[in-house]
This record gives sequence, structure tokens and C-alpha cells, in this order.
Amino acid sequence: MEGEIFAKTTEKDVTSAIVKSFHSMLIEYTDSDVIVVGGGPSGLMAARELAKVGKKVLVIERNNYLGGGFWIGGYLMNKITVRAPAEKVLDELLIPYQEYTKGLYVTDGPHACSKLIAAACEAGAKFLNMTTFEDLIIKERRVSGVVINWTPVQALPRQITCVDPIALESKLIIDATGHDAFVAKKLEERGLLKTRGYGSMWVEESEDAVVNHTGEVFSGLIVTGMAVTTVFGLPRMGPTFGGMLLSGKRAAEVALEKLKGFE
Ligand code: 48F
Repeated sequence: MEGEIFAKTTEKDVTSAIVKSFHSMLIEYTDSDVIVVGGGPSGLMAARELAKVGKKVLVIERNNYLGGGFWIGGYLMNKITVRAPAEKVLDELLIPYQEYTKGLYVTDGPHACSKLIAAACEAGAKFLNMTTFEDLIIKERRVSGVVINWTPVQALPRQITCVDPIALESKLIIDATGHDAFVAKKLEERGLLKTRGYGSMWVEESEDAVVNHTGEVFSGLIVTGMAVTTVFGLPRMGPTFGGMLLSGKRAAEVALEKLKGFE
């Protein structure tokens, strides 16, 4: 055809390119160094930091988009705030911002979120979207992987979806599922951990507390972001995200230390 500009292909090649590429990734990541459950700000930050130093990291996200609450700051307004010293992370990710009052910075949600996602991708983290964390693999009182299913399967009524989940192994799991602390709650269901539920809002206290409490809560399970407030009963903070970014970094530091035990 005259004026043709695209390379020749067929429908079957498009399909097999997708299937082969996805399946080889999935097979490779049946065994990872770290599985991060939840692709919000804390999970993306942790994934980026770990992948950046060569760790094999897989992020499980139940939505078709990544970013969690980082797109929209609060009350459907797409501005994001961070407090010093977290603006250094914005500098690192080349996210522009303005100082609103001394030490309080404001930036655009779409810009900040897309840069963070890109940073995690560029570092080498891999993603399973539309995939819901359902349960844990626990062996000899140590968490050693996740049980997952397609989000659409989970969303359908039980009586029309008898689809078993699959499981993926990893040396460590990071719970970055936000307020739900979904992974930690799976341990609680089995009497292996006690979660306290997050407290009411107190922005000055909460961000330091989240970063300081980020860490391993059960053998093989690290909590980060708002999941930390739920596990430890810490105050919530609302639409300010420095604590999430620095908690993600802290979770990665803890994970790197723990991974040394596997070398
Ligand atoms: O909620 P979310 O953004 O968690 P975060 O990283 O950041 C919290 C802030 O957004 C904000 C705040 C403080 O600034 O109060 O709320 O702690 O992202 C959590 C991600 O986990 C996914 C969810 O879709 C979201 O993208 N998620 C939650 N449960 C599951 C899950 C699950 N069972 N399986 C897979 N993904």
C-alpha cells in the first residue's frame, strides 16, 4: 500500500509477542529476592531502591494502574505535599516542586507519580498488575512467598469462579498495601501477629513514627508505608507523602540487610 509507514506484522505475531514475553517474565519471577505487595508510593520506592542495586524485585498490584494514593493528594485534588527532608527524594527523581511554607513542599500528583513509577521500572523492578495478593506461603514460621490470583477472578461471585490461585516464592515479602495492611492481616488471621489499627490524624507525629517503625514484623515480612500505622497503631497523616517515600527507602535498607543472610 502506498504511504505505508509501519513494519509488517500479523495478528498472531502481536499475540505471541505478548504471551511469550509475559510468560518468560512470570516463569523467571516464580522465585524473586523480594516481592513487594502494593504499588503505591512506599512500595514503588522500596522496589526502586532494591532493583537499583541489582535485586530481583516483583511488585504485585491489584489495580490495572500503579501509584496507589500518590496520583491524588487528598479530596480529589491532584497536588501532593511532602515535608523536609523528603524533598530530597523529589530532587533525586527530578520531580519539580515549590516551597509552600518553610519545609513544606507541594508538587503535581501526575508528575510525581509517573516519575516514581518510571524510576522503579528503569531500576529493573517487574510488575504484575490486576493481580491480588490472597495469602502467604509460610514454612517453619517464616514467610517465603505469596499466593495470588487475577483481580477479576477475585471480584466475581464465588459460585461462578472456581479458579485456584498460584504461588510465587521469594526470600522476603514487603507489605506495602496501605491502610489495609493486607499481608500482615493474613498473619493475624492465623494468630501469628497482632495488628493495632491506625490511629487518628496527627501529621507532625505520624511521618517520623512510620519511618522509625518500618521493618521486619515477622520472619521474612517487612512492612512499609501506611501498613506500618495499621500494624503498630500509629496516627494517620493524610495527604502528605514524605513519610511514604522515606519508609519505602527504609524498607529497602532493612531488606538489603536481611538478604545478606542468603548470600
Ligand atoms: O494506599 P497506597 O498508596 O499505600 P502507601 O504506599 O501510601 C499511602 C498513601 O497513598 C496515603 C496516605 C499517606 O500519604 O495516607 O494513603 O502506604 O497503595 C497501596 C497499594 O496496594 C494495593 C492498592 O491497590 C494500592 O495500589 N493493594 C492493596 N491491597 C492489595 C494490593 C492486595 N491484596 N493485592 C495487591 N495489591
